[in-house]
Amino acid sequence: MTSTILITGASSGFGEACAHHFAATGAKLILCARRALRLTELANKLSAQTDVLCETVDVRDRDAVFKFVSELPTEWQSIDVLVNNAGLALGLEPAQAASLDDWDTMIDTNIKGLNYMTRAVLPLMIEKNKGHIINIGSIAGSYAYPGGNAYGGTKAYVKQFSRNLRADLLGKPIRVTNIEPGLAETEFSVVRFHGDLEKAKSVYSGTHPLFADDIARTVVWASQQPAHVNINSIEVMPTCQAWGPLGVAKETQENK
Ligand code: NDP
Ligand code: 8X3
Repeated sequence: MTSTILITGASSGFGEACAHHFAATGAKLILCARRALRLTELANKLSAQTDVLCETVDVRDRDAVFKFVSELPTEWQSIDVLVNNAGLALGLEPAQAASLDDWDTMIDTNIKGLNYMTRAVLPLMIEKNKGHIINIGSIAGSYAYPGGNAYGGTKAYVKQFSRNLRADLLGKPIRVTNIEPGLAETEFSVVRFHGDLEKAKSVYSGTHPLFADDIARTVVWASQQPAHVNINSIEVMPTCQAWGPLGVAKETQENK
């Protein structure tokens, strides 16, 4: 039977790549994001390959998320995989200088939006006795870096929420996976730096980062494991990235 995949944040980056990779498996796609034009263009491209339903949804809008899921046509309600991918980082300032509005937006999107979508879709999965929730966390949820502050906090939430979700689902054939990418070139840094293309480009210059396709392949792989196998988490970094030593502040004449 044809699988049905719901992808949030499908208008660019990992979400868009997941749409292409799942379409290649023959799955039906439900795509959502805020930018309607991007979604329509993607749906037009993919419609030669598979059935696509797309909807403009802001995951921060709780009522809109529940309306979207509850109004899915019957033939689209049997969701096999939910990819909770919509998310963003805003800013890289130290906590004392960071924008509280940026922090709120990250919390509203990466935590609350993911909660709303999960809570809206999960009853459908339970009713059908099948499903797989694949959350897109980040290495920032495990490893601290300067300026990661609230963004890393939201992804630490995704990590622990994913585990707790699986604990709630013990005994049910519904799987939960947290995929935690490292440095990946998408529109992520353009968004993080509020549209500053040069600054965004400099993040990746001289590196060979992950690309959206690398993560999409990982997502599809996790979804294709035998039904009794739950991939709890996958951490993926490019080979140009690795851990460094912990920072140590040394006393100088100036900071004594
Ligand atoms: P992109 O900026 O390319 O994609 C982000 C997607 O999220 C877009 O489709 C955007 O669509 C959507 N989105 C953002 N806010 C909302 C919202 N309120 N409602 C609905 N959709 C929304 O970045 P990535 O593909 O890189 O990011 C995808 C996920 O991967 C994020 O959760 C990010 O935190 C995570 N990640 C990214 C890494 C990276 O280095 N690139 C590494 C680790 C994790 P639209 O604007 O149209 O709404
Ligand atoms: C994105 C990876 O290291 O820029 O989640 O936070 S990082």
